[in-house]
Amino acid sequence: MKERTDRWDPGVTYVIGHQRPDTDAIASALGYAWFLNQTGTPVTAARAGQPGEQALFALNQFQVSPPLLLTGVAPTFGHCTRPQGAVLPNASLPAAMARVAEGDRVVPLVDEEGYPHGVVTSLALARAYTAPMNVTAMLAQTCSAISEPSAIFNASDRLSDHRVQLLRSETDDFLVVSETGRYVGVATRSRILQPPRARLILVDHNELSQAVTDAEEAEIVGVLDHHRLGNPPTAMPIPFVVDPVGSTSSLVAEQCRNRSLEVPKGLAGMMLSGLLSDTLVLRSPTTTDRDRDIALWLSQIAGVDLHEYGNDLLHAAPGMSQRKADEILDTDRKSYQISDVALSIGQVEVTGMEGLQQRKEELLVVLQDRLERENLNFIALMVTDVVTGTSHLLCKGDHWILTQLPFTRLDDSEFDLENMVSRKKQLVPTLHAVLEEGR
Ligand SMILES: [Mn+2]
Repeated sequence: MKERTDRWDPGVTYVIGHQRPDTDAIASALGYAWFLNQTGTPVTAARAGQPGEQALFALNQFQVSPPLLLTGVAPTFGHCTRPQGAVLPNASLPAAMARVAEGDRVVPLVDEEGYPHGVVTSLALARAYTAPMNVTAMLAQTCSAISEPSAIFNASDRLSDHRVQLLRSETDDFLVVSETGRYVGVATRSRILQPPRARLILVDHNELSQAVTDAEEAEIVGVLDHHRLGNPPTAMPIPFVVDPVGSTSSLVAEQCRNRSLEVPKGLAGMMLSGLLSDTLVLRSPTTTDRDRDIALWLSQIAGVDLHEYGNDLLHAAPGMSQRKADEILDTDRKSYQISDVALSIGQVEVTGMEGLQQRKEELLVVLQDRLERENLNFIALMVTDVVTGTSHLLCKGDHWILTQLPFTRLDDSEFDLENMVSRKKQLVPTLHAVLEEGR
């Protein structure tokens, strides 16, 4: 069965991680949603895409269901539709008149199969009733005889895709149909101009560029994250927590422990997975004492040995085998602007560097392609061996940048980064220093 993903509910607040969700994004959405529900704020955990293989491994390991999939959060016609009564096209005028007497401005004509055939407006009815005509003949007319065509929209159509058409339209009521073209209800102009907005609490990210599709049309009502700030302004003050620890899961788990909540075993296992994944089992320089402390607490509840399980978890990441080169580069790639230099850096976690040499030529072709296509000065793929805690860098770009990189050069486009594992804490600051000094 195909998952229905575009149907966000205006009455629900969603706790949702970034696109291409990693283990921490999935785990922190599940954990924070649980925490908020326990502490009196009803919310639903969600995800903006398919979980990665490592997150699936963790979900399976702890027998936890993934959060609800939401692929977009734009207001649609469906969100502005009210199910309004319709009449058959061959019904007589009093049938439509009865609807108008109930207060409807327009009466949709819908056949036995559910397909719409225009509308009867109250004006058209008034004209019919006052026409110089024999009363019996007048009442014997069918509704379709006085009907008018109406704009029809799909319930899943985004309002923002039809704004111009809506503004130009002379009518105030629009027919809304399902995927199969069957009548659903009527959307009014006033509702369309003030549509409901999806309510989102962002976890593990705070930048709209990384958020679920159409998040700019949603209302951000909270943020819990551990990344640099890149957040949009909000209309109202919101709870906003960005704390530079190793994972968002750590922050959620701390809140649970502070409130002395009894975290279910599976959920503790998921939060432990998010934490261990982001910190490479507490070895990444992003790891803080708070992460070490809360990891131990979580591992006791989950009933697993932290290092043994962490090792299994890291091995569950897909690495480089069985994936296309462009997927390896683009799955976790971030773009930066430093001075006047445009750069982009992908990262892939592997267990062992053996696979790199086999894929290297292919990866360099994709790097060159992205470099040209995206008009970058520099692009790189950081290949991090999570077992040994070391990385290599494959890169393409302006000659002056390549010659100034302070790393051990292995050949034209490969460098040994040695014990570097963190893009945000080690590689990007190093590049910053090189590029700021300039040519
Ligand atoms: Mn994270």
